[in-house]
Amino acid sequence: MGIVNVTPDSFSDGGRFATTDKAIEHGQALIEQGADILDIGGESTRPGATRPLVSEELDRVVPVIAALASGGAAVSVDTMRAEVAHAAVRAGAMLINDVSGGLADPDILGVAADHDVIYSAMHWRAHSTEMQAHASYDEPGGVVRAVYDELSARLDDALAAGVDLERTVIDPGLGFAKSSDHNWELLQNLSALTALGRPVLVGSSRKSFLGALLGGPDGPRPVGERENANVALTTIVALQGMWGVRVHDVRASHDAIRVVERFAQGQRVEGQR
Ligand code: PMM
Repeated sequence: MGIVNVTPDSFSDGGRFATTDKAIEHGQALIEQGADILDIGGESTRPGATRPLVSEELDRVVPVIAALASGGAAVSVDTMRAEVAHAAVRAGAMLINDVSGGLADPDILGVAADHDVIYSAMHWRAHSTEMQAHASYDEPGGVVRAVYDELSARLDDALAAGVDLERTVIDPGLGFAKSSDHNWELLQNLSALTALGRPVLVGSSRKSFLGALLGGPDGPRPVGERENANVALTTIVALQGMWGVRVHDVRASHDAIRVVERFAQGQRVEGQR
């Protein structure tokens, strides 16, 4: 899944693809690099970000989705708002990527239920201005158990709203109300989440826990210099058999996935001997 942030303030690519034309061009480039889905977002969720108006979010994403979907791309909308999800689906989006899993605007579940789309529910506890205050997982089983239980509750809500669970995807929400250690623990235990019976999507690209890992005395590794590490994570995620990775640099992660696929073929042959 290739990321197209149509936002002036995204933490990793803020402003670069903020105009409609640039965003469309970027989406087309990501398809050429091998993206299966383009994830179009008009709200930055970086820690501390303030929310755009609904009208701003609509103006950012709808024309980009319409252009890319009519060009034949599979398009996802990254939104927490029912109104934006609805407009996006009408413009051709086939997946609603709701980072709040239905908590921010429960009406979004009705939009997913009423249309032939995939609904992706991410683990989330609060909006960006306050989410890091919710990064505590003191219950037995820690962050993995809590994310499992809370995603399970989100799927229950989706089902109650009429969403076909066969068309849902789940996401542990790396960096959302999580410390670096929480993110690593989740990455080490992705298979525990597959027990929910749904495909798992993972978004680690350029996030601050990679900056912290690779940083030195001068501070974290800058956002633009975290890609090699992210390819390593794509490899780790793909080796665990996950459904998808949400990334900025599609070519690099696509190459890693091809390596993992080829490697897995070899393993099956070995196993048959
Ligand atoms: N991360 C961000 C935005 N949307 N969606 C899903 N499903 N999973 C994520 O981890 C996720 C997301 C924040 O990252 P960005 O600002 O680089 O887009």
